[in-house]
Amino acid sequence: MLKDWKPEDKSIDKATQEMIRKAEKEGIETAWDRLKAQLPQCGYGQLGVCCRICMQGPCRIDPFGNGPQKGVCGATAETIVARNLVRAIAAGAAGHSDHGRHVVLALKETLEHGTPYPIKDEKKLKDVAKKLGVPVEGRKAEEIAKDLVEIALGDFSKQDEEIIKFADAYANKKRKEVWKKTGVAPRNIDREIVESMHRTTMGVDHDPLSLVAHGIKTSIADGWGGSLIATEFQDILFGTPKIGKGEANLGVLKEDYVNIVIHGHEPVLSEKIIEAAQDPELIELAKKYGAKGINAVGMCCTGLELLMRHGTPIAGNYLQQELAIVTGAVEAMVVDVQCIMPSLVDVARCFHTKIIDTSSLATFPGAVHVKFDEMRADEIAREIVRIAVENFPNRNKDKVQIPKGKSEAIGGFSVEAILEALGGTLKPLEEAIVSGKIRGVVGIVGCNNAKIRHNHNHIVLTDELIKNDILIIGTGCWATACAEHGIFLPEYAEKAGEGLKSVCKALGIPPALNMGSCVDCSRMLVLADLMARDLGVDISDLPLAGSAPEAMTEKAVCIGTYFVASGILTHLGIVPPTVGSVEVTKLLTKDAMNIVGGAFYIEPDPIKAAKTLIDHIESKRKALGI
Ligand code: XCC
Ligand code: SF4
Repeated sequence: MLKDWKPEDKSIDKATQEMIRKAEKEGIETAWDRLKAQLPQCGYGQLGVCCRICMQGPCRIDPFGNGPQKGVCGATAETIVARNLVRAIAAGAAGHSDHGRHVVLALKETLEHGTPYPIKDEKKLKDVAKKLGVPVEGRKAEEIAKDLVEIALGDFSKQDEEIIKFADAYANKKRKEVWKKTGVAPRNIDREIVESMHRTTMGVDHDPLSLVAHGIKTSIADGWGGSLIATEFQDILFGTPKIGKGEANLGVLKEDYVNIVIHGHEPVLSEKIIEAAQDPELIELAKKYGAKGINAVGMCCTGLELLMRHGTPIAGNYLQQELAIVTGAVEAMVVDVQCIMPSLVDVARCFHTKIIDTSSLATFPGAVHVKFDEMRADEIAREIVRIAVENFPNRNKDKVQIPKGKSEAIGGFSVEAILEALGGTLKPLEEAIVSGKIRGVVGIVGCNNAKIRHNHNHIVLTDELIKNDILIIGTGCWATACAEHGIFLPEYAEKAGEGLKSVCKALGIPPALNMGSCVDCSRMLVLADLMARDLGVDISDLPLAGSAPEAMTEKAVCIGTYFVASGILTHLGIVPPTVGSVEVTKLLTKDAMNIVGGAFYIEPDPIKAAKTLIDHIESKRKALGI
């Protein structure tokens, strides 16, 4: 089937196609080549019925019923699939939540030893404090921050059975009651992740129901815990995003400039690099080497953090990371954690590009290691930018080809920015929903996946939904896809249905709103929760749905699960490795709806998916009597 896998079939984006062509011509291997080499992929793995948890394995269950139906220990397909799923959720929760911890620790360092990260947003600090019941009147920002740090770290370490403080403070009463009744209220972020590992180790929990329930609990610890903490503390330290302009796609790279691509997830690093890139001394140095200046751009979620807060251009999403280097114009790609292909080092070898790894927990063989340390953040950031600048003379001009493709994009839709745009309350949005001008809201999240034509599902699903008067909010690689395809422009409202179009025009906003990086999915939860409180209902009663049309990472599995746990029907555009168990599949796609008010819905075709999501939203409207 992939014999004639053309660049146009790999991505819908012209700039991406152009770079795929260049890579092919120059014999540079990319993700699509490696996927092709993997085919056919293992059927057992695709179904999730392979177990490697103990050394009696690997064991696999014959899905057709002819071969073995149990592993050596006696585990069935149901147990194996459920265990694999819970481990994926735990890994995803760990990624987001450890990131959240790092931000809290950065603030702690600031308070105790004075890092170069002062508190930038005192208003946000006070807002978060008030939510958590921390007194603010007459207190210094540092005192308030100290209490917040303690509460956040407590959510990672407390040993009682009570729900974590952040989830308790942010989720509405009705939702919390559902969690308490079902026994899925998380007690401690780290503990739920550890318990996921404990339950799924050899010979412990074998009941798909209790396993999945614990997976749900772990996901809530992420969405309403670790990710939420990451977002809130980042806003405190780096500022809450405001509506503003930016640019997206490979075309943001500049031929005459030193190009630095900042790739990964944690803004603790990227915030400092873009500062250093504006250092007059380093710009002078760049000019000495014949460049016009320094062009620092983002990639993946850390790029979205920068786009949201500073309007920094973003060079691409997950499947474009190798292609940025293929332009031949990148002096350095600076990486920290998550979604970074180890192949970058190999692609970089074909050019002068230096891959610089910076996180103490992520080392890339063949990269330059400049490990980050908050206390010396400014100095290290300058060192990194200097490495890039000094690499400029090594660029081979004959190998440079930067595609023209880029688009302008409005972003920065934090909950605070949305409220401000609406005049301080969600009322105008809620009224538009009640009146039916806007039928409902869909939150779209997540990745690219080499198995899915790059950006295709994101764009087709978004287009189809806005045509039907559904407002879209979203994060992650979806957001970059929309930014690249011009969807984040107010004029794109022309493509929306009449109702949504009129609301967008009145407010001057696009029909799809960029809410940030993947940890910022927590912003969507907060927004949904606010709406539920205003209307006196639970999130599960609202005309909402979620989707991860090109899901890839374990983090996306975790996000999808906490959407479901928050009472939201959540579409997946790729068949997850759980279908090898009838029971687990039924639990996730049907029973969950009766238990937590949300469920998964699997559909690779985005047009069909849109129809189901629209029907779901209409049924919710009917139940609400609107
Ligand atoms: Fe990674 Fe966050 Fe997925 Fe994109 S959307 S592939 S997780 S960069 Ni977060
Ligand atoms: Fe096989 Fe059971 Fe060991 Fe898994 S835990 S590898 S099913 S024996």
